[in-house]
Amino acid sequence: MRIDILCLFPEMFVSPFSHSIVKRAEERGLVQVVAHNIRDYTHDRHGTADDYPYGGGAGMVLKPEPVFEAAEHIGQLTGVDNIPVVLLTPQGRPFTQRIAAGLSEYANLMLICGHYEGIDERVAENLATDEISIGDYVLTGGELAAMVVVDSVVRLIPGVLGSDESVTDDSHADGLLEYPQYTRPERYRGWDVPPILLSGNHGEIAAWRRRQSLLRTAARRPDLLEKATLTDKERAWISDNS
Ligand code: 6GU
Repeated sequence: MRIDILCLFPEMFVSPFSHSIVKRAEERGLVQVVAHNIRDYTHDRHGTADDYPYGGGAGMVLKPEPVFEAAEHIGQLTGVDNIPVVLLTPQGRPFTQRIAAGLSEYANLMLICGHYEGIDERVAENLATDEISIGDYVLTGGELAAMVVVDSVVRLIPGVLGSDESVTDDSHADGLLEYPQYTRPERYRGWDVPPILLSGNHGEIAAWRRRQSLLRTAARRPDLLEKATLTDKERAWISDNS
């Protein structure tokens, strides 16, 4: 997969993608992440990427021309169109594991990071194919949101994670939160690992983990539980135990 990011601060992406799983995926040739500076596609001496909002009001708005021209230039370089072009904006639809999984199936992906008070609406209407927000809070720019999207998408590309880093048990993979995890030592400062995990009984361990997953989701994220696929028995069991 090739991911092109259009933004005002491409340097911000250097460190996050120089470590761990994204780095390993790049080294293995499974993904290529390229950050481009929108300012390189401005035409005036000062590299003006933003301007005052029509109608007045506070802040500056990212101009449409450099964003369209950057996207078109990069589209020509990569020789592909009909790829997802995702605008990162607090006005977007909430990002989820399901959206990450959908994006991970494409060979190419383009991410556009807004900045200042916003981005000219014609970018959202005529260039972006999707608008995504990573949560109900305000960031100073879309770069951090783009990093979140890249990280979550890259780890889902087949071959990126080893078999011992399976994604199927992840929190949210099945719409539920993950069960609690423990490692050695068996007793730490008097706190014991749940004995069932030491029993070697794989059936009972799986059942315990499923129950923990259900209880935890019921307690912390009842909104997720409504949408998750549970058996009638599991739903009854949750009502009895929470
Ligand atoms: Cl995608 N951008 C900005 N600027 N703020 C955000 C966001 C995106 N998602 C949540 N807050």
